[in-house]
Amino acid sequence: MATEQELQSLFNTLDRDQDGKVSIHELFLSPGLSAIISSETNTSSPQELLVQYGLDEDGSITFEELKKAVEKASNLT
Ligand SMILES: [Ca+2]
Repeated sequence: MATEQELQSLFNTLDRDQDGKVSIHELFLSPGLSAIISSETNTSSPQELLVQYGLDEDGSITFEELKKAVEKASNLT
């Protein structure tokens, strides 16, 4: 379970080039944080997360998309 604030901080850490989106590449660069994201969104891998929730054609996920994914998994406190 995570708060929106914790999620935002996690997202900012993952977004290394700070373009407001977390790409599959950035997820792979931080496997520990990716594991937390997977757990909070009930997905088994960054790929699955992006297929299910990363609707951008460039294969990235925005904070809003991530938040929706965590809400859908009922892990947002
Ligand atoms: Ca980025």
